Amino acid sequence: MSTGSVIAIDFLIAVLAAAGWLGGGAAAAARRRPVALALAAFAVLATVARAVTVTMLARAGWWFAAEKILIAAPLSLTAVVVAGWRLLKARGDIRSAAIALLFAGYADSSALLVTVLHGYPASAGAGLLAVAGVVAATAVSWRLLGPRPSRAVSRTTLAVAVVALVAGTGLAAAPSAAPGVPHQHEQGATPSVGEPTKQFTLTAATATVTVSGQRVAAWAFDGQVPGPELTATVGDVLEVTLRNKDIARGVTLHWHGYDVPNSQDGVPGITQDAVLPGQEFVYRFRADQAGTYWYHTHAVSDIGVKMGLYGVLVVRPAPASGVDRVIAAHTLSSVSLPEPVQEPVAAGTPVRLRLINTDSTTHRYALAGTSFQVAAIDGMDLSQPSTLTGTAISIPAGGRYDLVFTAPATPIALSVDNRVVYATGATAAATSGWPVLDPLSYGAFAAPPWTRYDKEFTLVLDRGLDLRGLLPRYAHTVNGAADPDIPPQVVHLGDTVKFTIVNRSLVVHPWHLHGHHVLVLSRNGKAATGSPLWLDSFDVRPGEVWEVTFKADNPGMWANHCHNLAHAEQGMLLHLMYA
Ligand SMILES: [Cu+2]
Repeated sequence: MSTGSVIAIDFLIAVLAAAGWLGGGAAAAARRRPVALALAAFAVLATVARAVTVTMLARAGWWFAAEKILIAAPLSLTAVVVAGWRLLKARGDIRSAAIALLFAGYADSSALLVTVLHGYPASAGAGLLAVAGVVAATAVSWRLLGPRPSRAVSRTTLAVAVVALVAGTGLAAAPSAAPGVPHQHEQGATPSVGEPTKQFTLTAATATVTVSGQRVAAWAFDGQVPGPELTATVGDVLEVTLRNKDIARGVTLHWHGYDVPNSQDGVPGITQDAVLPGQEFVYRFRADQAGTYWYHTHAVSDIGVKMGLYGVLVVRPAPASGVDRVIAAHTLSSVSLPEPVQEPVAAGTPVRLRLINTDSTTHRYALAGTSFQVAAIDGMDLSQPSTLTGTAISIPAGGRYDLVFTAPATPIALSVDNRVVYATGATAAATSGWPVLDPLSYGAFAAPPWTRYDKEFTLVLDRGLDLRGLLPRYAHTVNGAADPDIPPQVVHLGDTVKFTIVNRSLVVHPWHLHGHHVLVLSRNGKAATGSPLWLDSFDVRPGEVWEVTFKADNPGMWANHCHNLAHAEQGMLLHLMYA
């Protein structure tokens, strides 16, 4: 069973245990003895089952189990002991056990809240707040249901609750060890890369576009979604002038996966100010790396990209030969792009299909009617890719796969999530049952270029209540904090850096470091065995642990974030900075 499934099952069991105790308490209060006993027995069974799931999580990694072992386990054990003891003493009068059963329910519920609202890392503050909650809720129940507690018991209860609350709040609100990032602005310094050989102008504006016969309100570059396809040949110097006509919240251009100099990276608040209506910004960089890339706004990016402010950047080693097509999947106002294209291709023609996922969630691609190779992922050529048939491809948010094949005499069809988007004729092939390619074991292996790391960072991805902003929010967190309060990762030029990325949440997080490709070392403790995989976007699924490495060779301050852009806007963004 995958760790992601265990996380979900453990959560479900924890809910059932808490519900069993609370239900048992209510039944006992109503003098429904058989119901109360049955629910209490159920809660005990659920608690035993949790011992198994929590042990499994701890074996998968301490990150998955920390607060469950340090906070939930003591609370659950206390719950079983207290409720069990009162039930044994209750005999004829089940109502006398009601408060103990409710106490057990509060203990399990507050432990659950620690997981849901606080997560990783476990902290003394969270533990004390949980205890305060249990004591307070029990005291209220006691007043409402019980025989009036003695004055000494009342006072002790009040004192414990207040001390736990004050201490817990103080610890929880204490500033983190490292301060947030000072957002510097390094704009204006266009690097000296020579005279431009390719010039483009992109004008961002609100527009109404027609997609699949529907009129849709969009934000568009040059009135089209996707924006114009920018193509170049290796060695070109690109100069792209971005103008904003009327996008009130501002626009920038980020060259996704293209490792440009920091000042050209297009992240508002870090490398430049957002370009406001009436303003313009000129990007200039040398196209050194061939491959399939894309560009998109990084200003209010979750809305901007979704609304249509994106396009394709393709850098070819030489002018295209054969058939060379870009297929960028996107969802615009619930309409799936691209619109299907059918073109005849003569048998024997070399074909390259450049697949891009510009959405915030994973898409599944399948090429039917031919065998093929995955020539490149995220713009980087793979080493000795083998020939595939009947194999689907899963592309994370922001990722790109280049598929190559020689056109057969019979039609081929490429589908995205079972919708045909490109075909050379009419075909019918069932592809939904195909297995999905695992890129970690595809192509020819080569040992990583270094095995010693100057800097190592662990990023634990989770959710949690963020109280540091103006309004409380349920943030997507990294190591228990949300942007802008996540301490930056500081490296020196030339460092070899290793990231361990752990997803203990219930949703996929497509990870994206700006300015660098990272080499995949392992996933879930299993080393990569295929072609060296230099990625800029990779899905870290629930329960997964990825180890990746890169060389710190591109100075500046870089965004390092989840490319589910809504998650990034809700806190899952930090910075890599060079000392
Ligand atoms: Cu995410």
